[in-house]
Amino acid sequence: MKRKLTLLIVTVLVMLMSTGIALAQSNNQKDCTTIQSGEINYSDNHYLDTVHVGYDIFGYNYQAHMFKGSYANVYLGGNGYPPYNGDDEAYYQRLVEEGYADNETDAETMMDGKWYWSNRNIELKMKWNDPWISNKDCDGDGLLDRHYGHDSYIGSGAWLTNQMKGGDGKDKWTYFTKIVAVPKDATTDDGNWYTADGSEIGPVIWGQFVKVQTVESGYGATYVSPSGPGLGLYK
Ligand SMILES: [Ca+2]
Repeated sequence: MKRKLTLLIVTVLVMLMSTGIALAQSNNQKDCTTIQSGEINYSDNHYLDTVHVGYDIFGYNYQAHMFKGSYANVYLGGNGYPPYNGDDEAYYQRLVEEGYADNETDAETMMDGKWYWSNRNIELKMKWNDPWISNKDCDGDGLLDRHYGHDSYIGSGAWLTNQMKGGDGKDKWTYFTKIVAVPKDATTDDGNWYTADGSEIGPVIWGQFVKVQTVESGYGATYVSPSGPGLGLYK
C-alpha cells in the first residue's frame, strides 16, 4: 500500500513537472513576436520601418534567413539610404529627389565616400541561422533577435554563408566563405582563432567570428579550417 502511494505521488509529481515544462515552453513561444504580426521593426536609422515576410527592396528575406542582391544593399538600408538597383545615374537622381543631396554630383561624391559603394556591382547571396539573425523577437525590443540567449555571438552557434559573384567576361570571379561564431573557450592569436586545445579554427573576421572555409574561382578551396569547415560545430 505504502509502495503504491509512493508510486502515485511520484507519478503525480512527474505529471506536474512535465505540465510545468510544457507551460513554460508555450509561454516562451507566446512571448515571441513573429514577422507575420507586423510588429517587428528595422533598426532606428533604417530606410524601412516594418519588417515583412518575403524579400524586402534591398534583398533581405528575414523570414527565410536569406539575402540576395547588390553587396551595397547589405549596408544601404541600415544607413538610411534607398536600395541600389544597378543604375548609377538613376540612383544619384533618386538621392537628389529624396533630399539626400542637392545635385547628382554631390550625391555621387557622397556615395563614393561609403566604403561599400565600390562593391555595388558584386552580386551577393547570404544565408544564416537563427542565432545570427532570428526571424522572431523574443526579447521584446521590437527588433529581430541576434544571438538570442547569449550576451554576444561568442558561443551562440551563429553562422553565415557568403557567396559573391563579380566581374565581366574574362574577369568574372566567384568567392564563397563560411563564417561562424567562435566557441566560448576559443582564444585569438595573431589574427587567428584557436580552440581550447590549441587547434586552429581560422582567421578572425568581425571580432567574434571566424572564416572556416573559403573557395575562390580559379583556385578552389583557398582555406579549410583544420578544426573542421562545418557549420554549427561551435556552441
Ligand atoms: Ca529582439
